[in-house]
Amino acid sequence: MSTTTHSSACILCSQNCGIVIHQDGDGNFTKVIGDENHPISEGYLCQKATRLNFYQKQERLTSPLRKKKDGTFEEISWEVAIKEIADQLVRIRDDHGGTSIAYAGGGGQGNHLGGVFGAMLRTACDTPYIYAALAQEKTGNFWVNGHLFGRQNTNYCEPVGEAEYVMILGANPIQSHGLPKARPTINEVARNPKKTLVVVDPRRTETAAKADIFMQVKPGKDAFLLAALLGHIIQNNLENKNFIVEHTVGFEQIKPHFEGIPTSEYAEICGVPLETIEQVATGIAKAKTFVLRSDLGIEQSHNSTLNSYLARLLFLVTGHFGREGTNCLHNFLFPLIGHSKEPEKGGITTQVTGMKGIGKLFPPNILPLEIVTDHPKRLRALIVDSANPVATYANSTAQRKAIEKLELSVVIDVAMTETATAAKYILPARTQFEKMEATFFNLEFPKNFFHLRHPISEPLQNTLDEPEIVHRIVTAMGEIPASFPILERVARIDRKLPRLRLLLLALKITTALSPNWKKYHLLILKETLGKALPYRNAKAASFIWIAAHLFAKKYKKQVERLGLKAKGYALGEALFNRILKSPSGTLVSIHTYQESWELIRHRDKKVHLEIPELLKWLGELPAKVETDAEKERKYPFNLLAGERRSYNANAVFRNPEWRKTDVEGSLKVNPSDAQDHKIENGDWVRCISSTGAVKIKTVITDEVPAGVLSMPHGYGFTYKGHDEQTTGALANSLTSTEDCDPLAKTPYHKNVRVRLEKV
Ligand SMILES: Nc1nc2c(c(=O)[nH]1)N[C@H]1C(S)=C(S)[C@@H](COP(=O)(O)OP(=O)(O)OC[C@H]3O[C@@H](n4cnc5c(=O)[nH]c(N)nc54)[C@H](O)[C@@H]3O)O[C@H]1N2
Ligand SMILES: Nc1nc2c(c(=O)[nH]1)N[C@H]1C(S)=C(S)[C@@H](COP(=O)(O)OP(=O)(O)OC[C@H]3O[C@@H](n4cnc5c(=O)[nH]c(N)nc54)[C@H](O)[C@@H]3O)O[C@H]1N2
Ligand code: SF4
Ligand SMILES: [Mo]
Repeated sequence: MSTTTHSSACILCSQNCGIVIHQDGDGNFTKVIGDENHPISEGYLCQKATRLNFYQKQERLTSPLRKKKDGTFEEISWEVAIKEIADQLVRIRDDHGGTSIAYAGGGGQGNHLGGVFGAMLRTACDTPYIYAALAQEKTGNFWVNGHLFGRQNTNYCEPVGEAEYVMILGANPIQSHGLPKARPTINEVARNPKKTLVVVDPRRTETAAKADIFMQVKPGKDAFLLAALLGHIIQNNLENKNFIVEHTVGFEQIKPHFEGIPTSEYAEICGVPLETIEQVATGIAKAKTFVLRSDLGIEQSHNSTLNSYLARLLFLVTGHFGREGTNCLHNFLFPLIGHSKEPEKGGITTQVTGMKGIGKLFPPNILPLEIVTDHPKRLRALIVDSANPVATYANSTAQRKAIEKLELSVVIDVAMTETATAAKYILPARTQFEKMEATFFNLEFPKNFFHLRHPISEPLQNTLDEPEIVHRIVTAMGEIPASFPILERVARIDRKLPRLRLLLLALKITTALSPNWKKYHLLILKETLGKALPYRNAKAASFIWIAAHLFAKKYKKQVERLGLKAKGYALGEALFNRILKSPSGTLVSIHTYQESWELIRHRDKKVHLEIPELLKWLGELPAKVETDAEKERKYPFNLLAGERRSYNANAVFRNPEWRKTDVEGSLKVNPSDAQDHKIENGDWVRCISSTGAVKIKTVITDEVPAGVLSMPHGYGFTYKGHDEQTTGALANSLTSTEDCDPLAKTPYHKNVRVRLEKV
């Protein structure tokens, strides 16, 4: 059979490593290798990417489906599905206001183009509400970044390989990656005698095993550890005074809060010896370069937002920021998130719980509360795209009940998921290899990149891509016409003679004549410029045209450094063409380190260190140690519910046969706990929390300390021919919507209280 090869990217984590896929005549991915031409991954990939055929060739949705009274689904045509959904959206919007409609998802680790077009659907529904996975991990970070750097959509890179001193805090890059070429990068830092690798984790992870210094913190006690590190630095005048004067404001306001930190008491509480804390604090302060990489271990854990703040202060007060070998802000081709104003300044809040948006996102943990209530302003309709809330949001049972209670629920997915079965309508999407796709996870500095992936597989019959689905619904809602014949012709000429800027002019005239169309510019472009692009199934790439132009205008110098000769408007065109014609991805900007300060969004271009709410929280920390003794008696274990392992990848793979090892997704139990509970290695147990219970296989290992258990997420999805023995357990059967950060509402997935029973 003939084999073809195609450049694309892995869709399993935010690294989106470039890959080359060998495909046979039936569309099977027979081989997947690293793409050496990818500007960042340069040929690297991990074991998961080689199994992508299990995504492309899974049991697919093949028709729009509508739920019948008896709870089963019937196939309906696209025309009927679109019309019924559009009619109900219009009715709900007009009767109850757009705020009674919400959108969830918008893209996972590989597909953000559809999410961009989701904005058009929200415009038609007149709703500001997006619930997203990022709001169950990163919104605390975004909120802190907003205060420190001026906007919630500022973000910094973590160049682990370039620093002399590295701290990995609540992350396990050997398994989860989160940085380019994670394994060789971590290995180099670990082996290099001139570099120091510090790992902070309650579990002796694959990364911790390589560390020079392993700080085995007690689960959920990072705030004490970070406060003690900062306390030691400030109490011993180890802060970088020159940096503080030159680049920050507010140090004098934060200083007293750390002068009083009782470091030895906090060392006791967090379980890390005081000498180690002092050694690391001094090490960071004295290092020439220091980089911090942090992730879910501090975000989905107690004091989540405070942790984000203290972690940033650690590199800021020591002056490790905005230089080579340190954390630096970076730009985005198109920002992944937005910036939300605080409610006091007119920022939008939710109708029932009054939760504010952060980065324009709303947290999954409040979703059921916004639906399951008699409140007249409750959510009545939800459109889910590229997400599986019932499986991946906290408390699966509560999420399912909430979705079932909605007047209208629509799921757009490639497969029949836990959320789809709860919905009223299901719409079958094309996979990420059957359409133009991209992510906005371009998070690098000083050289940043972008990868627009071209479709490489024939789309499955009767499926549509998300931008097209959005377009049809918005059209059926009566907001815009289905096509724009004159503009279409202009777009074709424009592609031949872009210098004349005809399309731009024609768009301006059109929207001046029909002002209501202006807010649907992405859809208009898709139906005009999108059709003029010389590729199949590529209309959504028209969005990149706008992104490239805006980017080239904003980062003129940095784009010119790519060697593009064009100037002004032509520079945007040149960048667009370069992106379109780089199937392996391309660099899009080159900064100097000095220019990273321009990315700060405060007018004075300084870091604003003081965040009064969080300093108050810091002062209240000691009171937070008092735990619920009654609950701990009933549920004696702290479960880390969501470990990244060799064979989990969020909710992307449903067919459990993709796993080569750890098929059941075992629960890690410390030998002493196993002995106390008379558990033998490989026994199945019932793991019970206050919300639910799962049956799970055990593995006895001293990787976890006594009293701590660890299970993976990304298991327990239903798939034909499989049961819990082969799919593993669903972590969110155990988690709760209430156990979450008071400020950002990010869940405490790493602090789930459970007990074990033998089965
Ligand atoms: N207990 C616990 N829960 C967790 C976590 C944890 O550690 N512990 N981790 C959390 C984190 S960090 C994250 S990011 C989330 C991830 O949770 P989600 O965002 O829900 O998961 P994804 O894997 O991104 O995929 C969601 C859906 O996208 C579908 N899909 C794949 N390709 C396409 C496509 O091209 N189009 C469409 N329309 N759909 C497609 C898949 O079939 C899947 O149903 O999970 C969170 N949940
Ligand atoms: N293999 C694989 N890789 C993935 C994914 C996947 O599903 N599978 N998902 C991707 C996604 S969406 C994300 S967000 C990232 C997440 O990537 P990571 O955050 O690196 O992954 P986790 O394993 O969830 O958690 C990181 C570490 O936090 C530790 N931890 C638990 N509790 C605490 C605590 O209280 N304090 C500290 N300091 N550490 C604690 C855990 O033991 C774990 O080693 O991974 C990405 N990469
Ligand atoms: S899972 Fe992540 S690190 Fe592994 S190949 Fe895919 S994108 Fe790269
Ligand atoms: Mo994530």
